Amino acid sequence: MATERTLSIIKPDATRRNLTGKINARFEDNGLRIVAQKRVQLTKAQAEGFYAVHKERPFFNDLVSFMISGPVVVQVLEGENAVVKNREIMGATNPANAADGTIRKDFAESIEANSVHGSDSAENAAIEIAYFFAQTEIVG
Ligand code: RTP
Ligand code: MG
Repeated sequence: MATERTLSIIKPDATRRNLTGKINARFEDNGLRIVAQKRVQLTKAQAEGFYAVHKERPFFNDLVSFMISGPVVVQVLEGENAVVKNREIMGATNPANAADGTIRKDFAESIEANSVHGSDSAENAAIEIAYFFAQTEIVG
């Protein structure tokens, strides 16, 4: 398996509780390298665009409101099998179903305020990385 990149977001529930460093340690301790990172306040339009795939879902409006309720940290993670590895480190969407030792099990507040986002495929990772970062901002 070749080196891969994935898009990660530390969500507002986690930045609010000052958990950025603890979450980044989970990535680094599991062999993922943070090759780009910035703390931003998303606009409503940016959050709606990012989650456009979910726009028909009943939770869409609440999700967008949550994602703009405070700063997020957007980041590119790099490593072997990074997309799948990051989703293992994150745990299940609903923290009630997340495995022990995962970020969502240890830190998430609810199915919505679940502390992190991670791309779900290599194809989507490329799209999501380009949504937030210029190539020159990613330093491997
Ligand atoms: P993500 O995209 O954030 O990495 O999470 P995911 O793949 O595990 O979950 P997904 O199905 O893509 O949903 C995106 C985000 O929407 C919120 N959500 N709320 N209220 C609900 O039933 C509900 N379901 C999903 C979560 O913040 C989820 O991460
Ligand atoms: Mg998803």
